[in-house]
Amino acid sequence: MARITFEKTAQDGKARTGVIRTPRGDIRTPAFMPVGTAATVKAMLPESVAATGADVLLGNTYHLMLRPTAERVDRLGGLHRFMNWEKPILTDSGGFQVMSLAALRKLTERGVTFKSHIDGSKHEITPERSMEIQRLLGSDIVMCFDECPALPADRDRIAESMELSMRWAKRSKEAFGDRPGHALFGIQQGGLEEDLRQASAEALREIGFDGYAVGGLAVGEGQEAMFDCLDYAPDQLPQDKPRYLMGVGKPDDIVGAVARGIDMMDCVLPSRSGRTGQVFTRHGVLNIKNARHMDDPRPLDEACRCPACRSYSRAYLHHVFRSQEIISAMLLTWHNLQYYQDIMAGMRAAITGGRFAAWQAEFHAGRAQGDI
Ligand code: PRF
Ligand code: ZN
Repeated sequence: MARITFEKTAQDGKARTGVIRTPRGDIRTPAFMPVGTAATVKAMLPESVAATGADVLLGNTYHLMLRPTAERVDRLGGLHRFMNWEKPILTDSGGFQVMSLAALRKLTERGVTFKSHIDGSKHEITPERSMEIQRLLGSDIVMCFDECPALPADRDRIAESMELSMRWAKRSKEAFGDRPGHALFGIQQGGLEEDLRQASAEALREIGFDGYAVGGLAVGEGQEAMFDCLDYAPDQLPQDKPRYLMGVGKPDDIVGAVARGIDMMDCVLPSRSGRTGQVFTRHGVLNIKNARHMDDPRPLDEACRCPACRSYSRAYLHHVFRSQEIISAMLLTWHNLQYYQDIMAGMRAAITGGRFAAWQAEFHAGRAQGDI
């Protein structure tokens, strides 16, 4: 089977555009991956997710190992068939979710043991088990098993954690083996310390991966500190492989990350916000539950082609949100995912055309500070 490759087609400043080729289809970069944690992008049919322009979804080792279990997904033909998504899937490796969701976590050199947030049952994830779960799921892009300390943390703690993640990266690579058609990405750690990030990058390059993630950011440090780190971290990683910023972010985080050399991102924000009434538009953020939308016949965003904007008023969307109707989550999620994919498409075209700086200026100029 063909190997997964990355071809960079244009670069403008540090921003890059290109394509990751996989047996399940191409991923146009910069790419935003909607989050499909429990084998569904909540409130969306897979064909609707594809219609927004998403080329790849993110799935989660942690959630799927607990329910319905990786072995059951495997028996049912793998995650793609199980959830009816034929395009590529990237899976996260589990450690980050254990630390944020599970109870009674215990971290050792071997891995992490924890109690399920669903039923309290006891489980263990090691690098080897994480690779096995991601193989059983049929993931196209597999992530190394790592540990991500919450910030702020002191330098010793960050250094120790990074070194453990690098030993786990080596074990992940050995356990992954050689699987043509599937990719394994390393994850850089090291907090906000440039030299630790550099050491982490060197350790990962030495092992050798198909792509490289910047982990350990968007964990409480704020946008300015994250951007300071992104001013150097992507440059420490190979030029010729995809770079993935994990768990980011708001629209302006995404644009700033691409400007600094990031190729892929994922975040629950557009889909989760669709269920809490927060709406992202070209003009800024609005909350549909606000009473000022009650009589407003206008669409959320007159420039958007999604079903929510094409066929429904703010007044209707306000009404179904207030009434807790299921269609509210469906329409708002679709709109938010459409907006995120439109940003990505806009950036890809601007980078190709050598006008990324102008695109960025226009993106920021369009965003109002007050009510929209
Ligand atoms: N590691 C992994 N998954 C992640 C992160 C990480 O550091 C982050 C950090 N923002 C989000 N998801 N494996
Ligand atoms: Zn819309």
